[in-house]
Amino acid sequence: MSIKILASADLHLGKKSSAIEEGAEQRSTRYTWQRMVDRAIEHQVDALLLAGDIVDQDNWYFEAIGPLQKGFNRLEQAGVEVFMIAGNHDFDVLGQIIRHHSYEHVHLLGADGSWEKIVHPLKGQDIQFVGWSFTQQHVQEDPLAGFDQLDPDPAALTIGLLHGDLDIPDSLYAPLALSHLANKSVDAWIMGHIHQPRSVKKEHPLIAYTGTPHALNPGEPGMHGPVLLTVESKHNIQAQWLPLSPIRYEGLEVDVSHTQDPPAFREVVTRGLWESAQRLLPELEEVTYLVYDLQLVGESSHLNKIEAWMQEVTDYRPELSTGTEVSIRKIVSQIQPARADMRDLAEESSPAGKLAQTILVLEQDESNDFLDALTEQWQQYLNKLNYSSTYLPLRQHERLLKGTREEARSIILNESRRLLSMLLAQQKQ
Ligand SMILES: [Mn+2]
Repeated sequence: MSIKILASADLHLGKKSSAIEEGAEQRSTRYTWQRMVDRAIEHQVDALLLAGDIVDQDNWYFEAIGPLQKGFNRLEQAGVEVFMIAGNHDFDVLGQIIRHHSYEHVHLLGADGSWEKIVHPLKGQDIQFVGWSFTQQHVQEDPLAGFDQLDPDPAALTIGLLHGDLDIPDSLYAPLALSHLANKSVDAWIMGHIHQPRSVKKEHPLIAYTGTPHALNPGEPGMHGPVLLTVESKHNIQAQWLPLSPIRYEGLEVDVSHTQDPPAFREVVTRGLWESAQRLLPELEEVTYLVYDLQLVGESSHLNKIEAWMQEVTDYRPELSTGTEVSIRKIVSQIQPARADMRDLAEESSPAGKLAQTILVLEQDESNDFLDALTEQWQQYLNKLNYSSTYLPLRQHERLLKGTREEARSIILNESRRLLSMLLAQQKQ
């Protein structure tokens, strides 16, 4: 019979999701913790793994301790072992919470900052759990450097827990190298710290960032939930995400070209939103709030009215067949002036006319004196910036623009479009 394990990380107990109505219990990460415990019991898992940053930070101690203890007690009754490590947010509190109650079924691995292994039988098979915990907020050395002292049994089925940054050598949060992770005698690495779920490696050894099980803000879009591991053997471990987060944030681009009046505009935007939500439906069973950030694109002759049309659309709050409430948090317009308007505008000597001329010249891959001077000026400014000491760290990482003519033209084109749209949106008719 296969071993089942539920794994998660970065729950940040004590925190609440943004852009959700004040009183909703689903805002709180405590809600997702309770549901993870429910799932662990329903799926009759053998163990629950928590790969760090379970509690947000020190001042949330009292908010986190009650729910955490209640969950641990329920897991104990259901016979579910808990293996966890501390991350950069809970390096001190997690240990405190455990020490207050000496739970026999809850194991904090590597609490002294060195690697620890615990061999524990699940469904009659000895599983070797290995892990390392943060003991301070910042760790600049690769924790794997100390791994070999652990001397794990290479024949045992081994599951590793680790919190840190993969392939970011100058990270302050335990920089890790994929090549090192992959050549330890570990069959599955359950990783914490990165909030987006990420399957790093599917073939042996399995490496996965579970991601936060509870989306906290629009910077954490897409599906979130714990991972259900099905363990058959050392070389056969499957990972499946359970979309458990009650909140889901999404970004969506809608082309509103050819919408000539408010009803047509509303129709295009609401249909885009509805169709997107329908595509996500298979993953929305547990989602109470689906929150969109919309980006409007395309071209329009009504830039001066679109601001008002956008305002009206934000009231659209459909409910899906899953009971999910859809809402719009924010709409950003990147709509461009219509082609025909641009050619008329380019005849004018106004600032809008000058911008329209520049855009047309750039789009046709041509140039004029004004544009040549602008390009040169941009290159000079960039050169100055590139050699200013403020941006020295960026230079070391080669993240600076090179300052080619093509770069200059592409940036001037984007800026001209943006400025012209803003200018036209401000004009009253
Ligand atoms: Mn972290």
